[in-house]
Amino acid sequence: MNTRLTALGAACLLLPLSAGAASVAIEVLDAAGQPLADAAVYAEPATGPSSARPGKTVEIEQKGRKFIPTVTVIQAGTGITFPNNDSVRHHVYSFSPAKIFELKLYSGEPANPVHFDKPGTVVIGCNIHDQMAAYIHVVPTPHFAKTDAAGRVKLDGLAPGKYQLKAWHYGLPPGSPVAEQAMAVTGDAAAAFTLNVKQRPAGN
Ligand SMILES: [Cu+2]
Repeated sequence: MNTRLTALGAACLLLPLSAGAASVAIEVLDAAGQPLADAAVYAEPATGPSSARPGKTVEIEQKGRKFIPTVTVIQAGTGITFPNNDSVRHHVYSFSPAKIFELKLYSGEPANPVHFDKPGTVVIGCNIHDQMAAYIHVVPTPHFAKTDAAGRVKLDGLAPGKYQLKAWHYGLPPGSPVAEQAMAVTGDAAAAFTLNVKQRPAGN
């Protein structure tokens, strides 16, 4: 733990000082204190949903009868394409209230991306291959990222002000609220979350 904190401190010292904008380094752990990869971490300005334009279209590939990546975090309004790079056909669907959709049995890349306009968690599956599952977490802010294997992430470019920092992981029991904490950003800072996840599928 000490080594990790020291490493984090050293990384912060190396950051260039950009005028006005701050970085917040965040670490996400499970209840046993182990780092949690693939957690969605985001900062919502207290002033309300961002009017920033969503980023460009992202991709969730189907390869080896798996969705890659397992977890995707996007700003509301972003489109996702679902290229099928397998030789078998897939039938991608979601019954999640945040986005109900279906891409009927297909090969190759569907003509149009699917747009996700509503914040929330969208669980996708394949009608043909029951074991295929992936998670899309849609957030109302351009300030988001996904934790790395060490459970760490850095949100850059935050203007000084009040934020609600949030963290979500697909291993949280379905329907449980995202973890959150208020943060007043005045300069570079650090924060941590502990998430009580119920499942940690291998290989993700
Ligand atoms: Cu399939």
